[in-house]
Amino acid sequence: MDQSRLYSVRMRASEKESHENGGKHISGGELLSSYSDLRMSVNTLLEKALNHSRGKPDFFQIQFEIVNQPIKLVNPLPVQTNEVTTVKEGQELARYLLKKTGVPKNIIEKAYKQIPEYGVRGAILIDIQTGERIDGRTDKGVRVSRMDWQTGNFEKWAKSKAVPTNPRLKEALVLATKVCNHELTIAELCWSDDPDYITGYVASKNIGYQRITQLKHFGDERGCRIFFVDTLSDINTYMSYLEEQPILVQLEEDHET
Ligand code: PML
Ligand code: MG
Ligand code: MG
Ligand code: MG
Repeated sequence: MDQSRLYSVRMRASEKESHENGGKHISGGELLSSYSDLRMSVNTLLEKALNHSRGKPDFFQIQFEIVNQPIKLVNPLPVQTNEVTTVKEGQELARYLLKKTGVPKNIIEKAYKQIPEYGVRGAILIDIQTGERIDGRTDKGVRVSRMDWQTGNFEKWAKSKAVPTNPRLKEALVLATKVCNHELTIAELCWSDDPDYITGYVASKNIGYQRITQLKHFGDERGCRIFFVDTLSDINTYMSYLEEQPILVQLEEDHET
């Protein structure tokens, strides 16, 4: 892939109305593509939206634009899978891991109390000093964008780590790697809004990407994505890193190629 000329491709799909008109979020996706791969890239995201466990979309939007900033290459976070037998055990482990990353206990509890109120399709930013939500994006949240991991390199990595080449794992790991690469990110807590997917994770620079096999019950369409962030002097710079800085995840030994 010609990394000097990449396009950011972004898709979103919803049921009944568009998101801004109150429609139900079905699917979203983003990737980086060369010009010659654009047809295939658009098709990949179209397929993702058309075959979704959250429902059939009535509204679908896709766009691409050239990325003009230099692309940053980043190593994937190390991955570990924690098998749990109940959601309760999974959520206890998530809290324990968040504490290990440096999020204070009272802030974790405060965040958990607020989770049912959110119903946001993007991510929520929580200040680890106050426990307050600081993104100011109401029901939209923050959408992390302009990131990808080339399939061949991802598959090589997955094989070497005996990790399944699951596209969902790839997307989530790319996002978590980008988010945790910023020094102000303390941790991320995530589980899917898809009713058929119950594995989630806690991620940070120091603990890596810790998958937890049950963070909700099957059938539940409530997802969660929280970034715990150290108090910010300039939240706008942090949010533009999340939304605009182009990142390619790549194994270190391949950074020169
Ligand atoms: C999502 O579906 O949006 C998030 C999935 C998070 C877990 C992915 C995994 O590691 O299996
Ligand atoms: Mg999604
Ligand atoms: Mg790709
Ligand atoms: Mg989803």
